This record gives sequence, structure tokens and C-alpha cells, in this order.
Amino acid sequence: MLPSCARNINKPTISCKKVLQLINGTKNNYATEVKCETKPYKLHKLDTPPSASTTLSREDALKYYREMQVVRRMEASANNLYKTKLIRGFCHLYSGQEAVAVGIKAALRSHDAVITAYRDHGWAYLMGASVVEVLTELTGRKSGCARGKGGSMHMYTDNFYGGNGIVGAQVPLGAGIAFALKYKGTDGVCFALYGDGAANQGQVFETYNMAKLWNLPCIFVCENNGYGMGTSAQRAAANTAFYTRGDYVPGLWVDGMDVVTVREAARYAIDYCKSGKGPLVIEAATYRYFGHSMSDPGTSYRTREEIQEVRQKRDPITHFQELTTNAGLLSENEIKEINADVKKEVDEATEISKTDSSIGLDELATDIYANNLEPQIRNTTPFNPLTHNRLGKAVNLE
Ligand SMILES: Cc1ncc(C[n+]2csc(CCOP(=O)(O)OP(=O)(O)O)c2C)c(N)n1
Ligand SMILES: [Mg+2]
Repeated sequence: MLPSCARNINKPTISCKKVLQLINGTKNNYATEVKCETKPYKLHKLDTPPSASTTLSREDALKYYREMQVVRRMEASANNLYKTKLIRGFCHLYSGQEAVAVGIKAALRSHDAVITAYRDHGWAYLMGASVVEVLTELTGRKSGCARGKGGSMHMYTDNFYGGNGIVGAQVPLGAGIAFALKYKGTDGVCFALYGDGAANQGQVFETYNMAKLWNLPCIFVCENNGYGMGTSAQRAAANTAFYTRGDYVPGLWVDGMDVVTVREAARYAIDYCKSGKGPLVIEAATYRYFGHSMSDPGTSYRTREEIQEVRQKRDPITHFQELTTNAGLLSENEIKEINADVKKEVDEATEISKTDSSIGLDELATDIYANNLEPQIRNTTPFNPLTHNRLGKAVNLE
């Protein structure tokens, strides 16, 4: 039997004519790999665009779909936990922007690094934290990836440098990480993600300058979700073509709602940077469904119709689901199974995030540094000095 795409040949981005190989399953016939077209790019000071087509394996399709679903469901759970006051403080959700993180992650090599702003739950998960570690970090519990001491904006894993609450601050930090990668003689690159609002900050331009002067392997990713808090990009930026804002730093515009296109752009950027050509700016056009943070209903500066329209026409998960099922890579049943499985995983993690205990005061001053050079923490009271203690990440004391 032919893949179901044979019945949907008008779908624009994956053409069933381009199915490379099929395997016969006992229940369903799947394509093991399809060739798909990427969405058009826009270039700034670059001669050649990323490839106009790429192959997508069934294995990768399953992975990307699942990852995007986990991020979406995890954020939905965070939304609920916040409303029941189990998450306190700031909380910024990533729903709508999943294809940017999943697409970049798909291109990363194990020695590449990532740093982002405060919309970081999905990134922490993709970079190695489990759903339990993310949700318990949000509720401030001991199983959290930072033992519950960091919370929403301060999650870290290997090669993932957070989670940064100061708008734009992660951009120079990202250039610093790129510097370190180069200095150590690796061919690793650092992806530094920031928003359309942050893109207008002075420190971003200072960083572009240093990064270009030193040809640092830094990929600056401007996630243009249309708004910085309640201000639209059009109102805040004199030039909204964020991929051109690096001036002498070449740039690439990419459809950030298409996971495969983002992956190709990220692969292209890694190849570019690791060959010593220096930094690159990527603008990923995307959208956020929730308000800026939990305190913002998100509907006073944009209409409900606008949000609905993006959900209906550009949603990254629905879009990918259609592509993969039409191409015969995934079946409708499999999609349902993944959805149910992800729901179960997130529901279970949510329960743990409600019942897990918090760390004790004995951990107050632990793990300030990975390598403590001084025995005591400076500037604490001399009568009761706190000592540096290294427990290591996510150490269970019980
Ligand atoms: C230096 C600094 N200024 C202001 C703020 C308050 N603030 C938090 S998020 C934000 C908007 C940033 O928008 P954008 O960069 O587009 O990121 P998005 O929230 O859309 O992901 C502002 C002004 C801050 N955290 N840090
Ligand atoms: Mg924004």
C-alpha cells in the first residue's frame, strides 16, 4: 500500500513523489525517509541559502513530534500549576514557539552550547532535564534540575546556560561561551537566543561587534514572536528585519513555525560558524500563545482573533503533524499514541511536582560554584560565616 501522501499530492511542503524508501510494517506501511522542501529563507550578506530541501527520517519525525508535544503539554501544566499557586513568582511560557527550540536542538552536536532568556522550560527539557526535573523546579521542590532553588527562569543542564531573567543579558554571555569554545580549540558553537524586544538593546550591538571582531562561533537567534511584553515589534523597532540588524554580521530569516526549516537553518549556521567565518544572526519568525508572563492575559494589545488565526494556520505542531501523516511517515494512530503517552508522562510529573518535598536550609549555600576556590562565602556575617559546599547538581540528600 502506498503511503497516505499518495492521496494528498497537493500538500505543498512534502511531496510524496519524493519518498525515498518504504518499509512494510505488519499493520501499516510507513515511509522510512522523505525528502521535504524547506520554507523560503531571506538572506543578509550571505551568498548561498541553506538547502531548499532536506530528508526527514521517520525516526526523526517521531522524535520532533514528541518533543514539541512534551514542551506544549509541560507548559500547559505549568499554566495550571501557576493558577493554583503551586508555582510562584515569574513564569513565562513557550507555547507556540516549540519548533524553534526543537529545530535547533535537532542540529546541535553534543559539544555545542545554548543560552536563552526566561522562556526556558522547553529548552531545559530538550537539553537533558526530565519533565519531572522541570516541573519540580517550577514548584521549588528538591527533584528540580536546580534543586528548586532556581525556579522558572534559572534552569541549567550540561551545555545549557539557562534561563536568564535580565532581558538581553544572555547575548553577551553567549558570546563569552562561544569565545570559550573557540579558545579551548573545539569547533563547538553557541546559540544565544533573545527576543524581538531584546534586539533593540545596546548590549546586543556591542556583542555583535566583539563577536565579529574576534570571529566568534556564536549564532544569535532572535525569536521574533511579535511582542516584547505588551508592545508589538512594529512599535518598538525602527527596523523589524531583525536578521539584518547585525549589519556586518550576516543574517538569515527563517520560518520559526516549521521545525524542519529551522533544523536546516541551524545546521547551515553551525557549518558556517565552525568553519571560522564568525558569527551569524538568525531571525526565527514565531508567535507566543500565552501572555508575556502569567500576570498578562495577553489580549489587551492584540486580538483574540489574531491568536486564533495563528493557532489555526501556523501552529508548529499541527503543521508538522499534517506534513508527516500526509507524507506517510507517521500514522494518525501513532500520533494519538504519542499524544496519550506524553499526556501520561506530563500528568505523572505534575503529580510529583505537587507532592515532592523542598530542600532544607542546609542546602542554602551549596553549589554556588562548581569549583569552590575559597572555603567561605564572602560578605556573610563574620560571626556565622557560611561555608562553600559542593553537592553537585540534583543530589538527593535523603
Ligand atoms: C534589562 C531588563 N529590562 C526590562 C525587563 C522587563 N522585561 C522582561 S521581558 C521584557 C520584554 C522582552 O521581550 P522580548 O525580548 O521580545 O522577549 P519575549 O518575552 O517576547 O520572549 C521586558 C521589557 C527585564 N527583565 N530586564
Ligand atoms: Mg518577543
